[in-house]
Amino acid sequence: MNEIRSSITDGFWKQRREVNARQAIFHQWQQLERTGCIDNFRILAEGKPFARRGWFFADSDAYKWLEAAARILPVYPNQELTTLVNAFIELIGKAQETDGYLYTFNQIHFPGLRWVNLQIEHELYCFGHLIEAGVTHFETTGKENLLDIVGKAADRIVEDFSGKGTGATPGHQEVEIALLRLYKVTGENEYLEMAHQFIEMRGRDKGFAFNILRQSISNGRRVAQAEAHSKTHAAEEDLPSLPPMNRAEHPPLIKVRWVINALTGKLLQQHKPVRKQTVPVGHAVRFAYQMTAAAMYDRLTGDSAYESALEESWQRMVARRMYITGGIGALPVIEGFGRDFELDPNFAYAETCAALGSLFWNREMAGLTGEARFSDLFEWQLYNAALVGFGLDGRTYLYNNPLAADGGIERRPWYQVPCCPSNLSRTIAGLDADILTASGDSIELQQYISSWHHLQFNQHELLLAIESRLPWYGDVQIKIQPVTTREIKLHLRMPSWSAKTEILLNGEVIQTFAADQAERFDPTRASWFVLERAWQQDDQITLKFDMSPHLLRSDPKVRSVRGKAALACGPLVYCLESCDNPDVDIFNVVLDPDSITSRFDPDMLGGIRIISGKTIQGQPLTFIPYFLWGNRGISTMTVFVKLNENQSSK
Ligand code: FUB
Ligand code: ZN
Repeated sequence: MNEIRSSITDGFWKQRREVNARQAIFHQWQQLERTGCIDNFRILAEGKPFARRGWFFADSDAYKWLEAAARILPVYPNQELTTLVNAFIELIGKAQETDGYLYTFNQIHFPGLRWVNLQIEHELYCFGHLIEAGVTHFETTGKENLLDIVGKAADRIVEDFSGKGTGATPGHQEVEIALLRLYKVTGENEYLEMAHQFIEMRGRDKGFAFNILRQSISNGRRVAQAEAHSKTHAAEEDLPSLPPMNRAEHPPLIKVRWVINALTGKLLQQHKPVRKQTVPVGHAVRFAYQMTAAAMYDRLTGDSAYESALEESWQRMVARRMYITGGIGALPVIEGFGRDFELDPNFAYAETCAALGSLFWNREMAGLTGEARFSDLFEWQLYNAALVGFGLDGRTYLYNNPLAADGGIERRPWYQVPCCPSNLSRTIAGLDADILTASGDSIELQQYISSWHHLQFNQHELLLAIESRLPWYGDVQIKIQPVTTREIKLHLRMPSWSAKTEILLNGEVIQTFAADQAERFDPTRASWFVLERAWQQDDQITLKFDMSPHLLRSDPKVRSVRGKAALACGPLVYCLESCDNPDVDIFNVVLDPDSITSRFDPDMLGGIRIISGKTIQGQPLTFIPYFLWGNRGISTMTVFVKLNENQSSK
């Protein structure tokens, strides 16, 4: 029996998981209720005389909420949340049609119509998040009530789509991940084959440009009909005006580029077969979900169908199409990738969900390849590109994450398209499963998060505790209590952001890693340090990572930030926020790089490590972690600062 039981016991991530469990999950339910998302299910289940509200794919936000709640409850039991979850599952069951179909937009506005405008209307995307909620609920509770509902939904898909061709693929990848997860818990081969068909049929529709045009026009008409239908049903109260999506600056001709992206198929990754997609293009969340599914498929089947696409697109993204924060999807409107090195800090879209999608992808790549670089990127994106979307209070969120904001961006309680909040919550709630992996005679420590683990695998059994003071201090203790005494290889990830790492075993230095590069974070440089021994009771490993503040100089190919640098310390990227630097114009300071120091400030933002510096004129500067910006009211912010000409070339 292979089983790893993990729990996050202390520190940085315990704090955030508590905010997630005690604030965010309830706040999100209130918002789903306030905006009518849950009522849409009541209209179907209880015949509630109400107009459907929200986007045609609004069901998905409620399903991600349900998945997050299912992950939270075993760790943070709560009667109120349990009641909400059980009532919502019952509601879903009643709203679902007897043949398994469930998509409130069609059921309310166009009863009997199904699978219309697949590239636009997100039916399969919604089915995917429903299925994932059911799989997670089963995995965390052992209950099968929601699993039965999602099994019927999956069977509906299999019956309606098996054997269909290139036109029958989802416009937004997600259902492929869900079907592969459902296959893993049920062993039902038809789900594996269905997922594979959706992946394989993508990018082969010769008439795609015509089809996407036709579907866009049809969707426009249907949405207008739906809105008219809603108004005729005289909603009891006007829908409160939802905050507009944050809009960063837009690059020139972005709308023209969006049309071209859509017609060529790149926007939806329909431009060529997945196995040939070696360059990240189009909508970033869709891309990340697609590559997650492709990696899952190869991992589950031992196939290498997508190996070159996975490897080459990962390398291209990291080297040329990813922000220094790990954010991906530079362009607004397209909500996706631009050209190589088109990484302007001002219009950076870098949607929170895109970072989350990249976490899911890197999690699968780590499992598929066993290489440290994927967990290195996972860690960097988790702290900087994903967590930035989650406000300290768990009740405000960022949707797009620019690296420079001049006052137009603020954290908001909800959005017209609220895809990020519940996506964040389900990911934060599931972090305990991302810390270590085990197979054969090896254990891989993927993430240095304070936690406790009971591992039983391949005749090995042992307890392992991690005490990590990251991200504020660089020391990690790993304590081992073996139950069986057979030799185990313990793989310790050497993070690329640490220029010098010391490893001690029971107090003795056994290895020192000194990186040979001035710059730090580059996941391709991450490595494993393997310790193989028959572990003894109370064996203790100490890791000491380098926490010196340092520059991350921009790539000279990124014109918009040429000659500038960001600052980093440990796994965190830092920024200047106006509220900490009232006496300077943060967009025009020139940093004296020899002036930077860091210290822990217990009174700031709940206790953080800040970086202090000076301008070349001697004015003081305070840098805070980028993920924490925007938590203190309207402000301006910049990740990049200018360097002296003669210093920027160093
Ligand atoms: O289309 C569904 C989700 O809404 C996408 O993943 C996000 O980018 C947002 O547009
Ligand atoms: Zn989102």
